[in-house]
Amino acid sequence: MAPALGDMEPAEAESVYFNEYPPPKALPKHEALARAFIELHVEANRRVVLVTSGGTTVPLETQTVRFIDNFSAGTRGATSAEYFLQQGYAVIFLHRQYSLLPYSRHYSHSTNCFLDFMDEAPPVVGAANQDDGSIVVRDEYQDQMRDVLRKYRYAKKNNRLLLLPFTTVAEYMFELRSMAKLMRPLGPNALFYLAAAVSDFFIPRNRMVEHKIQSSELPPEYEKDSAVGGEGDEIYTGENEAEPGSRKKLVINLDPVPKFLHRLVDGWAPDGSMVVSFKLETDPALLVYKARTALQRYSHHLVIGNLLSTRKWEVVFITPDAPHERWIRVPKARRSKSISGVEDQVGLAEIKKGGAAPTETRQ
Ligand code: 9Z3
Repeated sequence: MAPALGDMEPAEAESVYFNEYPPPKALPKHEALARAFIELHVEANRRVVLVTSGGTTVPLETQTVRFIDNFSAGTRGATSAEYFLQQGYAVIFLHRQYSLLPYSRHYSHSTNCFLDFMDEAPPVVGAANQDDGSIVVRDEYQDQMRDVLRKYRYAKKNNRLLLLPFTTVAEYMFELRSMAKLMRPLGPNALFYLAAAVSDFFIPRNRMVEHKIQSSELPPEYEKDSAVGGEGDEIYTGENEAEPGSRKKLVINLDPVPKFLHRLVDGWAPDGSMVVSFKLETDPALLVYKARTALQRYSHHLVIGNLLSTRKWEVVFITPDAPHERWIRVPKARRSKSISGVEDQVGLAEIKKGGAAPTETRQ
């Protein structure tokens, strides 16, 4: 049996993994856009950050009807991108398609739908056509919306923000590798800020079925083409022993996704660049341990740990140098107002400087 990717040396796992998948269709276009974007900012000696954001999917079928998803709305990535832009960075925003985007994130949820910010314009006194049907931003939102609009326009006009979408974990890997290599001319002006929620498990392509997995019996002539295999195969459907005669159960056997952070740090990323990764856990007892282990394993610069339930108001910075562990918390009084998270509350610049209030170091 062929060795699992997880058991191989990182460079070998890379070549096996990337040979197995066809590159995403959009990759050549994304590379051309990124190349031009990076050249522009290299010339200006500007810092460029690759922000990854949103969750990756793991398809169960080649013609995908079902997939496994990773939790992430894209709030962390989209919010952080805005703060990087504010700090003068150019941002390559590698995001899950349809997840939150910088600036538009302020108006894209059902709780803050952009329509609630709009109104019909009041009639113009004395005008021939008093009601011309135009719409306006409601008075109480003018200041906030103007502020967001100006920042958005500035980023667009000055070519500071490049939006590149992905959906599957394989697409994400291809895009990450290409972007990192394209960023080489930036040297120490390159920063990687990996907030995307990346699947830990996947179905290798050679074990994936082509067609939609069936849950009920098919006529014999179809069984061969749509077969999902029998017991012992990687994915199989079988009788539900608990309820004989009921619909089939689905059993899926997933492989670990190769940890490409190694390759990013040691191979793809430019020398002298900075790599920041995120660690998401749900068990508070594990978070610091897992974040520390990641930092030791990949020898990069910073792991930002967060718990699913508290991610909007506290994160922990795990660094190779003292203080090694540092918590940044939004004070309780400001939490209820928080729509997006730590970044909006204390500002990414403060996080970057490492000297922001409000912070607490866990004893
Ligand atoms: C994060 O931990 C992000 O902060 C969140 C942001 C996904 C929690 P939202 O988008 O949530 O604001 O709703 N990202 C985790 C990234 C991840 O999967 N990291 C890998 C790992 O933990 C390593 S790169 O193994």
